[in-house]
Amino acid sequence: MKYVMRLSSLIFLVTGVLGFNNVQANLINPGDIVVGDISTGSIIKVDPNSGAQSVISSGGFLVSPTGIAFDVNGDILVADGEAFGGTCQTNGCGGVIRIDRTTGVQTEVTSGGVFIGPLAIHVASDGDLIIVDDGGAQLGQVVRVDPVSGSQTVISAAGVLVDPQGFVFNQQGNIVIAEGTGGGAGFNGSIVIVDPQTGAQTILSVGGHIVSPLGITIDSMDGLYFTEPGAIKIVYVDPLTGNQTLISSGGFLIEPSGIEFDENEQLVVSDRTQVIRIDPASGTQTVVSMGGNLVRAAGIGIVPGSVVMEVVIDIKPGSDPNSINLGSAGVIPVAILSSWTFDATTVDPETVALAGASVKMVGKSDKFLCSEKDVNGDNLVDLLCKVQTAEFMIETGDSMAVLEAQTWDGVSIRGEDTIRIVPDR
Ligand SMILES: [Ca+2]
Ligand SMILES: [Ca+2]
Ligand SMILES: [Ca+2]
Repeated sequence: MKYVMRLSSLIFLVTGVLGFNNVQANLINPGDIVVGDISTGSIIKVDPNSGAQSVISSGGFLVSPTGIAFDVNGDILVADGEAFGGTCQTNGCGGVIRIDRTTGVQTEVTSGGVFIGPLAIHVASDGDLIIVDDGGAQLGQVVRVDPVSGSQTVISAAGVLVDPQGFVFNQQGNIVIAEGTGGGAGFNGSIVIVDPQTGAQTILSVGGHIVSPLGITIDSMDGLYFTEPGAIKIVYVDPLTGNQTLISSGGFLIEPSGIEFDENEQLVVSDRTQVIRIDPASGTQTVVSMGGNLVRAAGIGIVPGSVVMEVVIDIKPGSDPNSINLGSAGVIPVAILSSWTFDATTVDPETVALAGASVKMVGKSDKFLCSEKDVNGDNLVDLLCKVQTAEFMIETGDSMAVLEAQTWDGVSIRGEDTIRIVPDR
């Protein structure tokens, strides 16, 4: 027993030393369940297998974390209707908080402005943030937010949107909203599709099981699954016909709120003091975790697998076409260009591979031949590396060369540029 204790202290010591050398472990990893608790204002990680809980971040800006998403760096984005100034019935309340995936440190992305009650958030394919805001006692709205500047643009408002709650993107890039109050008879809600370009609203499904839907998620066939907290149900909606099918009800469920698909295509639902996994085919419920830090679990998200970030590269900057003589024993310069959302100087030179060719090393200390300079004159410092021609894995003729690398933070990047292989003379 003592031996085990000593061994674990040693492991802790080694980990501590690594941490000191700026290799930071992630607080969250792909597949982890991330829950926002609106009773304690905290973000909780739930292990999908053991159900073990740990608090990632709490207090600070967090008050009512109902919307959870992940940005391209793997940081957590939280929509919180009561952060930055509390509950209100006019513009200027709530906002979006970014939580660093390695430190749990909170930063403000956007707050106030047109917001009244921002509840749900997802990252659009162009990198912008889409936020659904229930508008408090007023009508609801869909807001686009620039993740860098935090600037807000309303893309759809009022109409059917009275108390919009959760939403998802479908395969066409449209926004599908669980509307809590509008579109149905009396105060009953509906499932509404919003075109993010025009803001046009279309009711997909109404009546039936729909009373006041809250959370919503989508499968790979665009099939929709929403939670009915009051009626204690999980319901499927056909994306073409709007027809509804009851998937699961009662059982362990008390007040199903947030809903997401995990990597095994099982539904994961936040429900008061529980996280419940539900098989969408059979409706079978399994409690993943309960009690502990879970008091009133609302927002839910599953940490996505490592995403690859597309970046712009320039092989042989300043020259076009990019002719390469594979017979030469030299190096090929390649620039990884920075943008407003990507800092190329965060790339680890050791991980750079251009068509299989690695960065040349020089000197006694094996320094990588990369330098930081603004290659394209946009005032953003780029990373210029020289890769070894002899390692190129590509055939004679025109073709595309792909660069793959990772940042020091472990974010995978990918870029491509054309090359022309010229014969060895
Ligand atoms: Ca409202
Ligand atoms: Ca070039
Ligand atoms: Ca530049």
